[in-house]
Amino acid sequence: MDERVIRPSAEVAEAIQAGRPVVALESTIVSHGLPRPDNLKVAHEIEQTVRDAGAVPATIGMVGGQLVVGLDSSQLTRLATADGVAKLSVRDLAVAAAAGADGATTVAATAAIAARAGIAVFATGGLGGVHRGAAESFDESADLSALARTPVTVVCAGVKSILDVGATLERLETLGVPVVGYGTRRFPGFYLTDSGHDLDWSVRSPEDVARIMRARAGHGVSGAGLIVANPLPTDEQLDPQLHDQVLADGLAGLARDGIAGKAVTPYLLAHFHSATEGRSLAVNVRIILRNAELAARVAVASTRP
Ligand code: PSU
Ligand code: MN
Repeated sequence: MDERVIRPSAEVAEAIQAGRPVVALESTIVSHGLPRPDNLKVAHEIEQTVRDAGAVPATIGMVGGQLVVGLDSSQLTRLATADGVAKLSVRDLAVAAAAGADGATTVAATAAIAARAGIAVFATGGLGGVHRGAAESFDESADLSALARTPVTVVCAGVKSILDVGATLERLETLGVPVVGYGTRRFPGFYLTDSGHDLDWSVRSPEDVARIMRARAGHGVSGAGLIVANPLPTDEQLDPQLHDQVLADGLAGLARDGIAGKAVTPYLLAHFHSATEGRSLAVNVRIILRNAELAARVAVASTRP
């Protein structure tokens, strides 16, 4: 790893070196997934949650063309508030670096950089996946193919409910990415507790997840990640009826406003946040904080000798 272009903060570098628990965090959720000005406050809350659970947070992003693993407060502020912060998937990283750009990293890019830096656990809200209508648009998030080749454990609340969840689970099977439910055999639905899809496996504790990570490393037969799907309790989910109505309106808006490609996910999330008058935002924040806490506990369990 060339530290001139991919640089861990001093705190993160020391923690990795010493084998202490570290949790990678993405920046796209901050720059493109949450509305301003709440996004910066939430970014700090996510990091604090990781610390409170005994791990070091490493929020990843690109500042002036340099990839930073463990953004400091001023870098985080810059990515949360500046205009023109790019949304960077894996394929964009070198191009953006050469251009000296500022960019926020998606799940795909964050996972890849975390693995490269030696961080085994990562927390996000909801993964990207196969979009509705993908049979025509071919729109499938690079999060899926990145997790197929990146040995990182990702704690999430399933995939975003704006997606074709069944098709996404099929693709994850094909790509060889294991999915385990945390305390459930049902795949969570991001804003909703239950997506309506069954899972083959579930775990009950951070130690269970750590055992899977050790077995995978011991086998050495798969370079794929591990998805730990952590559902919201039912009393914290978005009202399912409101969810379905707002989603239908949002999907209709895509065609009306000519939205395609990487703009689709931010558009739909912003639509939810305005159409539910902030209720989906509160739910999204709860999702991220719960996942950050669980990821930190997994990092602690997996670094215990
Ligand atoms: N989870 C959230 N909010 C987000 C995202 C995840 O709660 O904004 C971001 C992640 O960075 C993920 C991206 O990688 O959405 C997916 O975008 P796309 O569908 O364009 O691949
Ligand atoms: Mn896409």
